[in-house]
Amino acid sequence: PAPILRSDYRAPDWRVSEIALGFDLDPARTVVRAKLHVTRNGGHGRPLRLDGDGLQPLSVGIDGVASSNDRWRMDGDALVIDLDGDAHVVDTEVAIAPERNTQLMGLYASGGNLCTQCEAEGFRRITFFPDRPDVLARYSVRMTADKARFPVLLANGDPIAHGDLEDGRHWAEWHDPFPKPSYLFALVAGDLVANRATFVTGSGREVQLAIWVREKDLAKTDHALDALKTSMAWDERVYGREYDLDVFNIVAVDDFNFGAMENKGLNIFNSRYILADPDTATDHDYDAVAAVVAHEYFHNWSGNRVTCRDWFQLSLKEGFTVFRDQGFSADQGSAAVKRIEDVRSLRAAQFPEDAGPLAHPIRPDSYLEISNFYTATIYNKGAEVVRMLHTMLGPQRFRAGTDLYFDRFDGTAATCEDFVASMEEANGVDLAQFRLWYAQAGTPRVTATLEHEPGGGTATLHLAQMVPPTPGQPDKQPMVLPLKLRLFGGNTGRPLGDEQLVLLSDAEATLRFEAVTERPVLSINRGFSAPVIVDTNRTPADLAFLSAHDDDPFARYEAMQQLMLDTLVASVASGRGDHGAVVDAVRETLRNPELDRAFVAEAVLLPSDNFIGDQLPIVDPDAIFRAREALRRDIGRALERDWRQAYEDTRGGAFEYSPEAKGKRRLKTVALGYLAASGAPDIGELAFAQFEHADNMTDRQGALMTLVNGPWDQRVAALDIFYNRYRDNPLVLDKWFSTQALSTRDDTPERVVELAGHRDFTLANPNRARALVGAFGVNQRAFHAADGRGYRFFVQQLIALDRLNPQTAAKMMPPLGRWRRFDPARQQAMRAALEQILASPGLSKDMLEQVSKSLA
Ligand code: DPP
Ligand code: ZN
Repeated sequence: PAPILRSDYRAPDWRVSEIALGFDLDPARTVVRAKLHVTRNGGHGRPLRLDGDGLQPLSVGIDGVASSNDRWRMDGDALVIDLDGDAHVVDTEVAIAPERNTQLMGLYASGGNLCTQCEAEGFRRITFFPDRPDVLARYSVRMTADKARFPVLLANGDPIAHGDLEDGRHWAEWHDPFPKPSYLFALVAGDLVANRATFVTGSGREVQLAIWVREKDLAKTDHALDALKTSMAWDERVYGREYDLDVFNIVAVDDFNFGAMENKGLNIFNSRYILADPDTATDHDYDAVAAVVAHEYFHNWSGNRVTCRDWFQLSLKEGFTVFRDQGFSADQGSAAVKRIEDVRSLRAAQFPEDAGPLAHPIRPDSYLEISNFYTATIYNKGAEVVRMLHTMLGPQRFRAGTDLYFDRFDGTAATCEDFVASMEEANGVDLAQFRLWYAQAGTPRVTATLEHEPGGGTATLHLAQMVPPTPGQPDKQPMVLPLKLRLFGGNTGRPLGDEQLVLLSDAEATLRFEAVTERPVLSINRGFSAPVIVDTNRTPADLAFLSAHDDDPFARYEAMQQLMLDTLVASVASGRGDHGAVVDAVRETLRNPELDRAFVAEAVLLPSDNFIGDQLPIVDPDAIFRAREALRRDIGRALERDWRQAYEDTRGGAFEYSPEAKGKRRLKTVALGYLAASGAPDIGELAFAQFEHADNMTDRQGALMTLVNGPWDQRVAALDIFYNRYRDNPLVLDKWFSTQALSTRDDTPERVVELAGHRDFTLANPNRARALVGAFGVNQRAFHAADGRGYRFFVQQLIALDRLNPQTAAKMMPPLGRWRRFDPARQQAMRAALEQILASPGLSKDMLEQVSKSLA
């Protein structure tokens, strides 16, 4: 297949002003009738071309007349119709089988209900249509279905009418007054109940909110409903954006490729981002529910009211909306801890992507399969790029830019360029060079060298940047890097001057600081103001000093991480480590009563195996694991009394979902982990007691994780108890699978093979597939087991999953594509695994693109 190029964009040949859809819903055979009002766009003579995917027309009508196939033809999967004049009404009829749709794109069955997922190109699996985001139409939907089986019928927009039919069927009509692209179409038919509330917008519109789930899940929807109300108020306050329909429906389904989908007025969610109660959801789950509810709600403006011209602009809505949801979450609790979590996930997912064979700019230039571009780069780096604009402009000017953008492009399909130009025009600034962030892939590397003459008065900071080559982009230009920095006196701990925002836009720059009388220590990229890697000439003592004294909490965390990382990298190389500086710094942080517990928990965590590997020229998973475990053991032993104290301090009190209580629980699990690492003999018992007596999933899963990573007999009992207690709850069972797939035990590769044969394992459910296979792929040591069994297992699962659900399979394969980073034996085994995938019959376009790029 030929790649789609951004440079080939052309406005649509035909527009669709209105579409009326009729669905006779049935899981085995659903008949879909579509009536399209089409108009020629421009003076061309080209036919109307309607995308389809696996559809055969049962009938085609033109201007009300049934048409034999002298007026239309199939060109591959597309329906092509020759039309003379400039405006016509086209009718089509197709039949589809939702219950046989394993790709979960288009109309499919989940848990006995019917639902849709259309982004990016699923609508063409439902009906013939110009399935591209710049064709905006008004939708009317009429559904009929068996009333007993599908008592609830929902679609986009507002409900218009409903009624009963003979033979036990009923019907409902919905109308969406806002023109929208086909990827935002949705319907749901099911046996569902709602948790309802009312929200009154700033201008007085009363909106009926409802979260629809199966009856057994109703009690787990309050948190999501609260988050929805909070999000609606937040978007009014922070961005001046109000909701625009009379109803806002959310439906949770168990089988879903994405986290959730922002369909106009009818969001459809993966149930893991809706359902939460203390017994089944961790604090992390609670936070994720609120963040995803907010994200999808915010799309109503950044995505739906203003959509994307083409899929190369995906980050226009995703990067911006992630930035918006990050701001929302930061406002709900500790902004510093939220920033640390966001940077940690950027480094875990996006940095490796940007450094590997699948690297692409946030606005890509080409793709084979757009589903492969719902990436950490488009989402998370895209959010960082918007954040840099916010940092450089400040909140008020940034808001002026978003106001202009929303006003000017409301109701249209826009581009990344439109967004940047709005920021420029609203603020009279020049962002010409900044645009390189949209065009160049790769994580920039900054070198910062601070010099100071002992006793002298001037400090000199040399900054240099390098943007590494990436596939198809061998030569890069310097970018605009907003670096927040500040100097501290190394003796007194005093700040030497204020924080500055330095825009590094050349390859190199030198800054001078006068009247510096004591040895300065550099705090740089504070708040992670630019998504870059910074190399500095700071000593371990400097880093330890900053970890205790920097006034920017993110910079404190960062200094500690760098100290840990330097220590670990040195000990991987030498096989033995000097752990004293890290132990001292951890002690100081742990004992500081001023710090919030959630921050402490984040700050004392060691960098992951994967992140340590990213720093090394050749990844040696076993050496990395040994070095990290040795440091964990030393921190655990040296500070055993402190960990026990911290653990005791976090005990007690019934479950509460507040930032303080969450911080305590987080530190409790971290402390338990270090105590386990210390080798203290009573930890199996301690963890098991926590596991048994926990009144919430955070404590229970934290204890289970400790047991599952260790040698204790209680491990087996805990896994059994957990399984039996939650065997009917798929989301919790996912945790049972993933905790074992992520285990640091030596027998993990055998165990995951066993688990793949477990009666509760299925590749048909994306959450379950990700819980076992996806989690295993990021367990560096187990996945890269020297005998290659991890790769064999992974490949077998990916090939099987690709046959069912290419989109989800392709998204899990990147760990294999990192073969160049390993020793020759692993390289060979990983390449062989990739070639085996490539050779498997009936490979999807999704997988073909990922694997062939990874081998190139
Ligand atoms: N549903 C996905 C998201 O919200 C894609 N739009 O990010
Ligand atoms: Zn999104």
